[in-house]
Amino acid sequence: MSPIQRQNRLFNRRQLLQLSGLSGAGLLLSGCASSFFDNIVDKTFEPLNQSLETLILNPQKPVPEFPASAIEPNALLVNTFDFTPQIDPEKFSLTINGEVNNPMQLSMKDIQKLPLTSMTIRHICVEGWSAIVQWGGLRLRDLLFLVQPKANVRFVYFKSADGYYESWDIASAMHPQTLMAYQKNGQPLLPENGAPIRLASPIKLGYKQSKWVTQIMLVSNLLPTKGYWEDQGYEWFAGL
Ligand SMILES: Nc1nc2c(c(=O)[nH]1)N[C@H]1C(S)=C(S)[C@@H](COP(=O)(O)O)O[C@H]1N2
Ligand SMILES: [Mo]
Repeated sequence: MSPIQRQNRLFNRRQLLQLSGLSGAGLLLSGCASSFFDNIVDKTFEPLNQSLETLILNPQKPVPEFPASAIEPNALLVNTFDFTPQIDPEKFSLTINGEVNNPMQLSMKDIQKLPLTSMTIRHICVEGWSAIVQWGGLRLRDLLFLVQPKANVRFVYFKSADGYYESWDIASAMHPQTLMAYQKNGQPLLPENGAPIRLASPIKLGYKQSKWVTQIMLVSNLLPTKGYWEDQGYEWFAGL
């Protein structure tokens, strides 16, 4: 690689660590954490397309959050179209693939090494109820940095263990308050709420927030199937 090509890379190893909030101290938290991230960040990073670069360098404005005292512990109704998958968190892995330079399979242990963010937001279900909930998890944008989307990526698909599926625009997926959550109201997520890991975001209606996510797939174009409810007539963007 020529020096110019090197300069044109959007991230070097240090910048990537900074952007994804992985400080040197964070990497030393557990013995295998450093080798896990070394494997990821030593790969070659290619320039991203302009819109992705803009989203990375200028994160969108955060939605105001609620104080923890506003949490409504019993207001989040379980809303599941079919059944609650029972997933062994020890055997679980999250696949992130599609049009990316570094496809990955992460265990819950890997996921919990990434920076934990917590937010108290309002969950709004299209069926006419809402709940103020605190979610804890990692920013989806941090995961996307690690897999390095290819230049043409514009959409993200989420596949769930109950057969549910969803698709999001890349800007909403890169929003700093779009989390892959594994905690609810300060406790580990319960199976009925999507354990071991689900989407949580204050910028989309409840049905965009897939529970039991097993696969995150980056694509340049939407497929004929867009989402479980969308394919039955519900709005695709479903922004708040
Ligand atoms: N996999 C999966 N995710 C899902 C659903 C579902 O049926 N299956 N329901 C959606 C709907 S309509 C809402 S309102 C929220 C409800 O989340 P909760 O059951 O944790 O309250 O999950 C969303 N995510
Ligand atoms: Mo919903």
